[in-house]
Amino acid sequence: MVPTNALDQFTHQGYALAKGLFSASEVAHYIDYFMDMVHRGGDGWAEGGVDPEHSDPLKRYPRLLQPHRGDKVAFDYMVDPRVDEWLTALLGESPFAVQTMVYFKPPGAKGQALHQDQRYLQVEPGTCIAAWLALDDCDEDNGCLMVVPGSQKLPLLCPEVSDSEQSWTADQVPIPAGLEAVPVIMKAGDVIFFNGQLIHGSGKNNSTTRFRRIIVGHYIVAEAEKVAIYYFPVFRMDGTQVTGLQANDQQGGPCGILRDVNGESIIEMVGSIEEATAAH
Ligand SMILES: O=C(O)CCC(=O)C(=O)O
Repeated sequence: MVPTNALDQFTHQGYALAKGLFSASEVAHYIDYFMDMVHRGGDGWAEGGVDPEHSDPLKRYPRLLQPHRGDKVAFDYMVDPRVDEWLTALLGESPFAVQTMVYFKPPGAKGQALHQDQRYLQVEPGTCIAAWLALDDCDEDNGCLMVVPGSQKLPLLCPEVSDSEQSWTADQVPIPAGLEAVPVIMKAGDVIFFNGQLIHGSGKNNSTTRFRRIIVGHYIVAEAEKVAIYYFPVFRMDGTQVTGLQANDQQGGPCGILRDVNGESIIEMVGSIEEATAAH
């Protein structure tokens, strides 16, 4: 049963936390399973391949991208009935599943600068939602998720340049005046569900000993007619494949530039990220 205060938090702040949704033994199994996978080379899912001798921790432990397309453990996480129960309560209808990723984020690894997932998924109409399961306890020391509560009500904002010391991604979405990024402190087994418009990211893992491992599923609302081509095939939460959706080939699309007017952020929409870059 999804508590009412979680529904309220999702509506007003753009995310909801399901504490202890997965057990300690399930978490331990995921850790063993995906660590073994990356240690044997990633089974074809590791972004850029695994380089065990590399000085960059993210080259030794790269993200696994879309493992559910061939791996049953990842697929079963994506369509887990507990995840579906929460998604259905938060959205009003069971969504379609389109993505899995596993992040290892070992000690010393950079984080991922603030962004909005809908920028990449390009869902139409509607948006996407994530189910992000902590496999380690997460806090600011090991690079927990950071969210900007309330930002799910914003349009897609035009990204700027990120801090390359902190982030392995080059783009960073700015935070409008009056909003702020807050850390989401989680225990292993907790799941955070967050809206695809929500500005979120994570900082560097400054710990010397602690990984920050997670598995995340991404979903699109069931009324969606289009999603970016990378996210096909699309699945129902009963595991069957959805046909009939169109590929959204809109690359980039419109985005908002923040203009400071007397200490308030006014959003000026432009047609594309290129237009925003030219306007700066
Ligand atoms: O866990 C992170 O560092 C970022 C994850 C993320 O951005 C996502 O799952 O959409």
